[in-house]
Amino acid sequence: MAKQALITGITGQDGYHLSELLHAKGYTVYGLMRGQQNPKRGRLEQEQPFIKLVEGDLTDQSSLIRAIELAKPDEVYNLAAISHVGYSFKTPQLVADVTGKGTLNVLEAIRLTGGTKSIRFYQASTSEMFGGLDYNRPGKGYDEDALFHPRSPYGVAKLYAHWITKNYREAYGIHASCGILFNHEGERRGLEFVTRKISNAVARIHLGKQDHIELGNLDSKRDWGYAGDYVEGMWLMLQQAKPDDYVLATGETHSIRDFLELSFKQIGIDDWKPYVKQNPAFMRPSEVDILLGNPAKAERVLGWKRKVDFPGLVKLMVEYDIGIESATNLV
Ligand code: NAP
Ligand code: F7E
Repeated sequence: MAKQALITGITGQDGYHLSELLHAKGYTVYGLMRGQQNPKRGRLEQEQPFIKLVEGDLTDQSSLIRAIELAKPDEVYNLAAISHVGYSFKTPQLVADVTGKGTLNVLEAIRLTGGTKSIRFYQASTSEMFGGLDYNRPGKGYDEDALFHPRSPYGVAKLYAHWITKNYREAYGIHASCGILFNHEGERRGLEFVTRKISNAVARIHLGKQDHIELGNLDSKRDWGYAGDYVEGMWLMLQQAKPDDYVLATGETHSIRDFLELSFKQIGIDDWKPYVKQNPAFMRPSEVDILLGNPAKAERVLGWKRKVDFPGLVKLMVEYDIGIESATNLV
C-alpha cells in the first residue's frame, strides 16, 4: 500500500522539495494550503498536479482536524510557519500564533483524531533557536545538546514548537521528531531571504535589468546547505524505529560577503562592492551573528550527508535566476 503524507507549508521552499521527494517514493501527497484565494495555487496545480490540496490554516484547529481526517496520513510534515526572522520583529504576536501555537494545533489535531499511535510527525525546528552567542561555543558547531538562546520572536516561537513536540512525544508516545535544520537554500527560496535576494539581483545586474542591490548586515555568517539535500533528512527521521531530534547542517560557515563574492564571480565581476549599498531598513533589532552546525548524529544514525557544497549552491542559484530572468521581458 502506498503511504500517505500530509505536508503543511506546501507552497514554501521545503514543501516543494519534500513533495517531489515523497512523490518519487510513491507516496500519495496531501498539501495544506491557506487562504481563500492563495496566489500560489495556480503554479502548484500546473507544476505539481500530483499534490492533493487541502484548504486549512495552522491557526484554525478545525481545519487541521479536517485535513487529517481527509488525508488519513501515515506521516505529517509540519513545515508551515511564518519563517522570516526580520518580519517576525514586525508581527511578533502573529508569529507566536502561527509558528509557535500552530504546531500545538497540528499535534492536537493528531491526538483528537486518534492518530497518536499511528501517525509519524516531523517538526521543522531551526538553528535560530541557538542564537549564535559566544558562550554557546559556535566555533565547535551546535549539536543536539547545545543550549538554546533564541534572538528573535521567530526563534522564540520555534523553541515553543520544538518543546511542545518533545512533550507530545513523552506524554502521549507520539512518533514525533524535530529536525533542527540550519539554513538551506536553493532555486525555490523566497526572494525575501538574503541568498535568493542576492542570486536574483546578480542575475538582473548581469542582464542589465538592475544596477545595484541594497542589503543590511554583511558580516553575519550562516551554515548554508541545499534544500533538496535537507528534505531527504526529514524523510529519514520519520523512517527510524524511534523518534528523536537531529541537527542537519554542512559543518561550514560563510558570511554574506562570501556569498556576494562567489555570486558576482559567477557573472565575471571580481569586485562586488560598487554594486552593493547598505540599507539600515534590512538590519534587525537583535542579530544572530554566526551559525555553525554539527551534523555528526544525523550522519551516523540516519546515514544522511549533504551533497551540494557552498560553491555549488551559489552556482546553482545564480544560474537558475539568470535562466528565469532571461526568459521574461519584465524589468
Ligand atoms: P517558507 O518558504 O517560508 O514556507 C512557509 C510555508 O508556511 C508557506 O507554504 C506558507 O504558506 C505557510 N504558512 C504560513 N502561514 C501559515 C498559516 N497560518 N497556515 C498554514 N500555512 C502557513 O519556509 P521554508 O523555507 O520552506 O521552511 C519550511 C519550514 O522549515 C518552516 O517552518 C521554517 O520556519 C523552517 N526552517 C527553515 C529553514 C530554512 O533555511 N529554509 C531552516 C530551519 C527551519 P503561504 O505560501 O500561503 O504563505
Ligand atoms: O538572513 C542578513 C540577515 O533572512 C540571513 C530562515 O529560513 O534561516 C533563515 O533565517 C542573514 C541575517 O535568513 C539582508 O541579517 C543582510 O544575518 O536569509 P535570512 P535567516 O535570518 O538566517 C533560519 C535557519 C530559519 O529558520 C529561518 O526560517 O542575512 N541580511 N541583508 C539580510 N537578510 C535578508 N533577509 N535581507 C537582507 O537584505
